[in-house]
Amino acid sequence: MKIVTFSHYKDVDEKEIKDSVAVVIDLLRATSVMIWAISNGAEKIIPVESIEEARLFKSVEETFILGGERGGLKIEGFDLDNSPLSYKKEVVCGRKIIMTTTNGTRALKRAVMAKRIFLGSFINAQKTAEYILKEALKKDIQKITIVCAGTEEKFTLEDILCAGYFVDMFKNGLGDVEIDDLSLASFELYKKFENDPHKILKYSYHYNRLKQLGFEKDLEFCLRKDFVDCICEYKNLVVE
Ligand code: 3SL
Ligand code: MG
Repeated sequence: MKIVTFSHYKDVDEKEIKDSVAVVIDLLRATSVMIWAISNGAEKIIPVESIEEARLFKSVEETFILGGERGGLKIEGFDLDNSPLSYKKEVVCGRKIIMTTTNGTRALKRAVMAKRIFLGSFINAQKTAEYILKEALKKDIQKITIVCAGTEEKFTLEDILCAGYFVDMFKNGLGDVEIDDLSLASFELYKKFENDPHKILKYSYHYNRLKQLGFEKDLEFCLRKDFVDCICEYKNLVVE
């Protein structure tokens, strides 16, 4: 088995991803938000790239919830922002959500060539990693790719840290595994800060940007590990 990590969504190599099971990570905050929404009973999430596309969905079906962000903040006329804390059970249960975010929704779309695509975050990492390993081994798939969404089309530290947690679990579950250099770097970084990711992330760009925007509680939320059991798959352009 081979593990390959992409540093941000534009770095995804179609030839490399196409025969793999992929896990897409936008820890802060898109995949954490989607996972939490599904775990709170949202029926499905349709990620779209543009605000116009999202509005078009709503004009056809007004029961859709529009969620997402630009510049980290709620989009004008949308129902919800991109804070996981907004996606409460009483708001999202049984509802269909259209989401557009700067990097996360694009990263999912960029991964469409993979055989299967799962959403990753600290909040459900263990269950997701176990499921990916089981499915890959069952179908004799020899590659797992980790797609970090990145920030502003660049490498972002929080996604790499979370990727390192996945690499750790894949290594433990597989024993014999070949990992590329970014997977190795993310693993080593994760092991150094696994007990307190804030210790390193407090010096990082996007973490600080969200802090300045007043989203400290989101940072706490997204950095807590494994309190969510659900596994989210992106299939036929829908997250369920
Ligand atoms: O880039 C994204 O997709 C967002 O998750 C960014 S933010 O954390 O909502 O600012
Ligand atoms: Mg992000």
